[in-house]
Amino acid sequence: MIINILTIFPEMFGSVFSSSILGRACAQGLLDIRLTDIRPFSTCKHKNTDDYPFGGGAGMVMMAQPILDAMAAVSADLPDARRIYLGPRGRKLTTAVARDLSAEKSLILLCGHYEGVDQRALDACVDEEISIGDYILTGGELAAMVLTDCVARFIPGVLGSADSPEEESFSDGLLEYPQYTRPRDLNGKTVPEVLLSGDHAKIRAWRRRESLAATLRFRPDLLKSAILSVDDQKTLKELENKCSSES
Ligand code: 4H7
Repeated sequence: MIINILTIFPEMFGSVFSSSILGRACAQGLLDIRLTDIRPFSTCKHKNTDDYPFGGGAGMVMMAQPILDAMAAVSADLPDARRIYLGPRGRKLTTAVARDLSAEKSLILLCGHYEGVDQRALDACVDEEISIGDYILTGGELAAMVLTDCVARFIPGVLGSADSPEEESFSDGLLEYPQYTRPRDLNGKTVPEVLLSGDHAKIRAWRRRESLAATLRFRPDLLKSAILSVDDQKTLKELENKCSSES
């Protein structure tokens, strides 16, 4: 998948995209991340990309011209790409949105900074706005990194072949069970015995129960839309009873 990111701060992205799983995905050619600096597209004498807002007020607004020209140049290469603006007014990024975006051949991500982008540029060259959550950032760059990371996990081969993005938190609507590694005894704190038993059916059942317990405790709202078997529902009832008898 090709992801082309339009930004006035391309230097922000280096270590995020060259490290760990995203770095490996890029090295393997599963992910082709291109950074387009908007500034060289400015036709201003000093390559300015922002200007004062009409109507007054604090801060600066990104000018339409450099963005429209940068978008035209990038779109010429990727005519079928979905063009996404990262901003707080957008549709919320969820697992389902990320899975859907991962089916695209290419994406173009526009990062706004300062007070945002001249509305006319957005009207002309953006297909949709996506928000990574209900909070404010100083720019869209971190949001673009979050979206890229979240989408990349759904590209076949990006996670090791043994890992599936569908087995993790939120894909069946539940939180994850706790994990342990060596040593078995950490200053008297031991690993749950069942994980050392080698009994895979028992381990699976324990992990499922822990997922249900964590979700019930920390995010009970998720249970309304979680995918639950009859066994799961039985376990939940048990956990709920235990919980209410303790309190
Ligand atoms: C686009 C439009 C994304 C980008 C407006 C970006 C939160 C998110 C930004 C803004 C972002 C998110 C303009 C909003 C200045 C804040 C004070 C950059 N914030 N800004 N305002 N949730 N900020 O995805």
